[in-house]
Amino acid sequence: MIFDSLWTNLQIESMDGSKKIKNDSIGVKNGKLSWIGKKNDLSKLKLKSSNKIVDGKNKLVTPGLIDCHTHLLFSGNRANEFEMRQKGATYEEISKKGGGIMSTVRATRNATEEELYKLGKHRLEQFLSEGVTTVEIKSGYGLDFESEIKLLKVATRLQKDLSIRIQRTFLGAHVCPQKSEYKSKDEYIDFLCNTLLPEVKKQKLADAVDGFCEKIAFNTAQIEKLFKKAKELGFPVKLHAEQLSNQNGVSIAAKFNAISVDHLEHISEDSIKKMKKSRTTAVLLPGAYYFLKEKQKPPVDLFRKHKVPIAIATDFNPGTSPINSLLTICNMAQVLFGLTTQESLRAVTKNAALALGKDKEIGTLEAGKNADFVIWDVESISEISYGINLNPKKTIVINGRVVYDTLGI
Ligand code: DI6
Ligand code: FE
Repeated sequence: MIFDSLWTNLQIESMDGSKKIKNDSIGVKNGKLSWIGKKNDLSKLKLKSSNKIVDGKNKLVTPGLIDCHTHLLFSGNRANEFEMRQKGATYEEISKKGGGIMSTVRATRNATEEELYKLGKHRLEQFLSEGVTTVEIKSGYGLDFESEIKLLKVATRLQKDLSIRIQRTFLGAHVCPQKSEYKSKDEYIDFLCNTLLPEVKKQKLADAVDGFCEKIAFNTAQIEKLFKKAKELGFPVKLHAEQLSNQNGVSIAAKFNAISVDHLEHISEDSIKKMKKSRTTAVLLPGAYYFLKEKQKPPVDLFRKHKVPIAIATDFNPGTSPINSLLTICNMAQVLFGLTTQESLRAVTKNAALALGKDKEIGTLEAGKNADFVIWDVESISEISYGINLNPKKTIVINGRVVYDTLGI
């Protein structure tokens, strides 16, 4: 066999649980990581060299980073609400007065597909520059037929046009639009189940379905109805749960074998046990915790105790986490939630892939997976997340191709 490219002289952090070995090599074929091991072993395996050999100069390599929870497609900003909160208003108060998510919905409905595409492309380029090779994008700032379809179409176009990988999540159940549009939350959920979600399926516009279970959004009965329909249509489900209060959303999510539940500041130990049984990944979002000045931290020790995998993500959105930097989020997860460096790197690679249901394809450096990796200009992994906005130089490979290079390898 001849590789398309052979990357040698690397320190590999494969994130698959094995120890880092010095002077290691990666063989790439057809966009896949087809071999990983010691360069000396190549002759034993009767592997010929390759079309292209790259000297990694003993640099550190990790899997491409994964941001498994973003609300990347929106128009406008909420700087005015930030000012209001600085003067003492709470997030819920602003939301009840028609601000919050609904104010971004108004701006996003008014934006054209082209405007949203340009905004999305620019934001994705910023993510890529930090070594992020996969980004999840949720809809949820449209909240009517036309606008939700518009957002998912933009996400689909970005998925086709850019080299960064994109997972699309339908979040029609973000909040209920104004009373003038739907008489009740139940009526809106019926519209999602009977009209919008079947259309999303028909046009193949989403990879998963999400909801927001919270006093200001939907209750467990409404989420259950949505998940039942989503599962019928063949979508994996995930849920924003126990962010501002404990609504027991995790129980419903576990019942439907959700791939992830996200936020979880107010989760109980009982619910964590249910997550273990349903193999659901915990996605922690320290950006929202920080930006809303929350007091209650997610129970990291209990996730560890029950061996529930922990992922972290930016939750990038204009209201509660206007932070388009996954490396900053890694730093916050360590400083605010007490994750170790290894845990935080695993949370944006292996475990983030689990949270997307993509662990067979991405998240670790193993033969058979996609050749998505980052060669970093650092001596150890702690250098990747210890600072804020240091953004080390790097070479980024997606599908076996160099797509970004400030290292000049
Ligand atoms: N939880 C969040 O933190 C974001 N959405 C959600 O369900 C907030 C989105 C926003 O305020 O615009
Ligand atoms: Fe979110």
